[in-house]
Amino acid sequence: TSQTVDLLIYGPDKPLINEGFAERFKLHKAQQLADLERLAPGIAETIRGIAVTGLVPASGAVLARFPKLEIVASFGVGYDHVDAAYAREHGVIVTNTPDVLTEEVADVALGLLIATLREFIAADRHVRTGAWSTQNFPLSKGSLRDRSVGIVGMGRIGQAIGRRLEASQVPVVYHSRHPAASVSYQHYPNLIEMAKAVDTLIVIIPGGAATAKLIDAEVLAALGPRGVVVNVARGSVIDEPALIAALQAGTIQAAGLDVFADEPNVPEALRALPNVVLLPHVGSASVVTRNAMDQLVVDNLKAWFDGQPPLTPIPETPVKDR
Ligand code: 8YV
Repeated sequence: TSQTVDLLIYGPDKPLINEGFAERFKLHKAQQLADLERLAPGIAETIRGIAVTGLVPASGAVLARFPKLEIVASFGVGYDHVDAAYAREHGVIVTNTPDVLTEEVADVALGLLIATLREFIAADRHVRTGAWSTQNFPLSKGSLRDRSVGIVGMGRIGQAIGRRLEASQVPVVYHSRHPAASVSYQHYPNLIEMAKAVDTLIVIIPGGAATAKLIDAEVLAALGPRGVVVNVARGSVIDEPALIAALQAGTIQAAGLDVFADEPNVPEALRALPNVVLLPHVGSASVVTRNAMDQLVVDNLKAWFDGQPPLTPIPETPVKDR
C-alpha cells in the first residue's frame, strides 16, 4: 500500500496538471504567492512536491515554508523564478520542461523577426481599414535578405533558431559565455564586438541576475541605426528604458518583443512606438506545446514519487542514483 503524497499546485490553474495525478496524490492549490498564506494550518508541513505552473515567485523564502519538500516541478524551460541555489542547498530537486517547446519557440522567434522586418501588423491594418483600395502598402524598410544575425544564447532554442536562419540563407554568429560544442557558427565571447559585426540580435538566453540588462545602451549603440532586436527570452535581459530610448531616437531601427521587464505591464512609451511588434509572451503558447509542457510537469512528479529519477532535472540540482 503506497502512502498518500501531498502535492501543491502553485500558480495558474491547469486542467491537464490537475487531472494528471492518480488517487494516491492529494492536491492542494495556491494560485498566487498570497494564497500560500491561506493554506490550512499544518498543510505546508505535509507537502512533498510542488508543481510551479507559471511565473509565480518560488524564492528560497517560499520554498522554506515546506520542510518536507523533495521536488519542485516547474512549468516552462526558464526557471529564473525558482531559487535553484536554495533547492540545491536543501537537497530539493528542480525540474523544468525543456525540449518539448524548443521548435515552437524557435518558430515564434523567426516569425516575430519577419513580422517586424516586413511590417506584417501594419500591413494587416492596411487591408482591414480598407486603405488598400486607395493606396498600395509602402515597401518595407526591413528585409531578412540583407541581414546578418547575432544570436544571444546558443542553447537548445538558440540552435533551433540558427537552423531556421540557415534555411533562410541568413548568416549567423552568436554570443554566449562558453562556445557551444555542437555548432560551427562564429562565437563571440564579447557581446559588444558581436553587436558591431551584425545588424540583428535575437535574444534567447536564460533570465536571472547573471544576464540582467545584458542588452544595454552600449550594445544597442554598437548595433547601430539598422539595428533590429528580437527578444523571446526574458524581459530582464534587456535594459527596457534604454531600448525604448534607442527606438524613439532611431539609433536602432526596430524591435520584436515577446517578453517584457514587468509583465503584463508594458510601458505606454513602448506601446506607442510604430517600429515595434509586441506579443504577450506567447513563445510556447500553442495548445499542442502547452499540453506537452503540462504533461512533462506531471511526468516528472510521478517519476519521482514512483522512486524513479526525474525526467528533466535542471543542471543545478543533479540527481544521484535512484
Ligand atoms: C512560459 C516560458 O510562458 O518556458 C518558458 O521559459 O517563458 C514560457 O514557456 C512561462 O514559463 C510562463 O508560464
